[in-house]
Amino acid sequence: MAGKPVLHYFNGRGRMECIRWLLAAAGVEFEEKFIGCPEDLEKLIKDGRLMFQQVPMVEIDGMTLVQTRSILNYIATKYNLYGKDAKERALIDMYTEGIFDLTEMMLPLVICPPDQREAKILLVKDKIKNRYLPAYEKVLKSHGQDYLVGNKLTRVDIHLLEVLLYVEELDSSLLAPFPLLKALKNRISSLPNVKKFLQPGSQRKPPINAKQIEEARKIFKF
Ligand code: GTS
Repeated sequence: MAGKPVLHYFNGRGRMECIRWLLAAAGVEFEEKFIGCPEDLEKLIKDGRLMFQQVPMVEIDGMTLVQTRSILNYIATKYNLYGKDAKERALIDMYTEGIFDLTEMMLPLVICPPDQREAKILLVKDKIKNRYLPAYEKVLKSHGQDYLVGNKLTRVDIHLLEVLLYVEELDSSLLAPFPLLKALKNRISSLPNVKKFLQPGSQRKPPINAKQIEEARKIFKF
């Protein structure tokens, strides 16, 4: 029997968090090897284990996978979280890309200089309220089903829940005008595997703090 997947990344959310979420939602236990200093990353590179000298890297089913989207695609396919046909998959991909755009837009807020932070937050909140959340609310309203695609849990419901929690961390009132999204959030949160991942003590990571940003800067030289 294949062992648990092993995740290589720093001990923070970053690009690995959506992979942690997807594995947890699929009920897959995983191990983590944290990169804590530049030497840890250099060793992985020297050993030829990082195709593009970058992480996230996941050891799974005898493969050494890099590139976040490829890793997610593999997990979603393996655990039947990727729709039933090409059309469902196209929708799942399209909705997923919107979620990644939204997540990427929120990420720089944590490293934004304090004097620019307020203005940036206003811009991001405007996009959340007027572009992204209405789009997903509209999808749910259009078919009246419990999940975004195919009336069955797929990876995109998990990605959406994750980003909705980040939106709430930014401003808990942002979800108020979107009743279908709130209902989806509650529904997905109460699925047993997800509920477990939401409990304290799970491998879910807290918001990144200033110390971790400094550590990540040293390791990844950004
Ligand atoms: N396209 C890649 C992916 O999606 O996995 C990008 C990976 C990436 O840029 N990783 C950064 C890295 O390893 C770390 S982080 O941005 O995710 O924190 N950087 C080192 C380098 O030399 O590029």
